[in-house]
Amino acid sequence: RQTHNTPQNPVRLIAVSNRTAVDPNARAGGLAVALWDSLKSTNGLWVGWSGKVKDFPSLTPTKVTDDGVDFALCDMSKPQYEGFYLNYANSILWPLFHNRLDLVNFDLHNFAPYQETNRQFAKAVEDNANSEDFIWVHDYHFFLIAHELRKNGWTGEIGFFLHIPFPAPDVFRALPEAALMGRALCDYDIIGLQTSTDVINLKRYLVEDCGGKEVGEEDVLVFGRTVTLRHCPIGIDAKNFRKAALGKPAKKAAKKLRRFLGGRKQIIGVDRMDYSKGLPQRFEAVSKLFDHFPETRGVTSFMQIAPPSRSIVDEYVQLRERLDGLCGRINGDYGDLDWIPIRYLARPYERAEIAGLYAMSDVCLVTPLQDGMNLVAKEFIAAQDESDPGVLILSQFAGAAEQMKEALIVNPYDTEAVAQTLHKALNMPLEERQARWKALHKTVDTQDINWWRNRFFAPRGFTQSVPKIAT
Ligand code: ADQ
Repeated sequence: RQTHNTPQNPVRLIAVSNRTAVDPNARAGGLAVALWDSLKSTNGLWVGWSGKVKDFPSLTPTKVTDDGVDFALCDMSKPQYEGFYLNYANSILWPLFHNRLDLVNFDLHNFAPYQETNRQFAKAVEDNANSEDFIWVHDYHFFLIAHELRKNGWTGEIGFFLHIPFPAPDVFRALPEAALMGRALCDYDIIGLQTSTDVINLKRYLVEDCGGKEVGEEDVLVFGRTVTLRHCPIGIDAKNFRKAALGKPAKKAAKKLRRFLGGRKQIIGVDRMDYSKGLPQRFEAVSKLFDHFPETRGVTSFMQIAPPSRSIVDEYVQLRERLDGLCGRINGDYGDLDWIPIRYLARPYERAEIAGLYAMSDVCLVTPLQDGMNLVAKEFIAAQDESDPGVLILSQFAGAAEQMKEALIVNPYDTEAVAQTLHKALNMPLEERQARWKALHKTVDTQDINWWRNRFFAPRGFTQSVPKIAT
């Protein structure tokens, strides 16, 4: 390794991810939100998809600089977009890694475009990186980048962060290319995972199927290389998020909503419209709240913000239809002349506006069926005021549950229990709300986005030791 890699003279980061934040519309995803601050502070380069699908895509990426961050943006061909993005990444890897083997569309199985796209992006990295740069590859779209780079003789350090869960080995083995993917992962030097369970799952796979040997706490000796598997729960820029919650756009959005709410209590949900987020179950739980606790009718509103994503994949079209139907049914059953039980907004909002909406909400429902981390849980806590904080209800299947134990933890499939927990949250005394919030806020504030980055890099790059996870 080069020696000029010190905190005073940090290596340049080269991030690789499918979506970049060059298009502000792509800033709703957790990955984009998380990467932006890290790249900006190191004058980094972000290699990603241009968002363009062309008949004859250019072989050289487009270069753009925005707000101190350089971008190298690759176009895709139509077969590549379908085969790589829609089919392999989003109809096979995404459901499989979220434990939804029932939703994996094996008919769309088409590995060649996935390989080809990984090769193309690896080339874009190779053409724009210096050997001492730290290459930081993100997420399930790009398991093969390091493997492609190593094939071409790249010896520099390459890290990988998986934003989604790593499934148990028996589920991972259901992927037709599990062996190849497992082998390719071993070409990374460090692999960051959201939870300790994800680390255990990957470690087990490397030991059981790849002949790996555990060395010390984090390392696995496998295929003649040492791969570090690190538990790195992603955080948010908590202090700035709180500032945003106090800013003008936040207050304006909150005022607008307050006019509609007219003193009612507000439950909020904010998610990409994805089947992993447990939205139909959440709507059912809210329906049960109004059913079992009639006193909540007319005085409590639930607002779900859910911008559609991946809306050409079948499962997402079906989800949209299901939510439209559920919302209509619940509002039809319980609504009154002066009260709408569910406000369902299928569009994105500015981050600052969302911060304001969190800040004025009494309860936040974060109930994914499976989630790598879930940043909404952390944003809600960061946006609250200590004097009168709201209550977080959090799924036991969100990675965030491992860190945020003081939330009201629920099983999102058990809609009855979620309804009971909602009732408890709406009636929680101030003292208990404050105590829970205080503990949660400490975690969110200290284990923030910079802490996450430092933990991922240590003892390489920016820090010399691995920042501890507070317990
Ligand atoms: P996601 O599943 O996209 O990302 P999640 O952690 O839920 O992400 O974060 C979503 C982000 O988008 C939040 O910052 C939220 O504020 C924002 N957002 C959601 N709805 C919005 C709307 N209507 N308008 C504007 N912004 C909106 C993946 C994994 C997660 C993991 C993240 C980060 O699936 O498990 O937490 O990456 O690693």
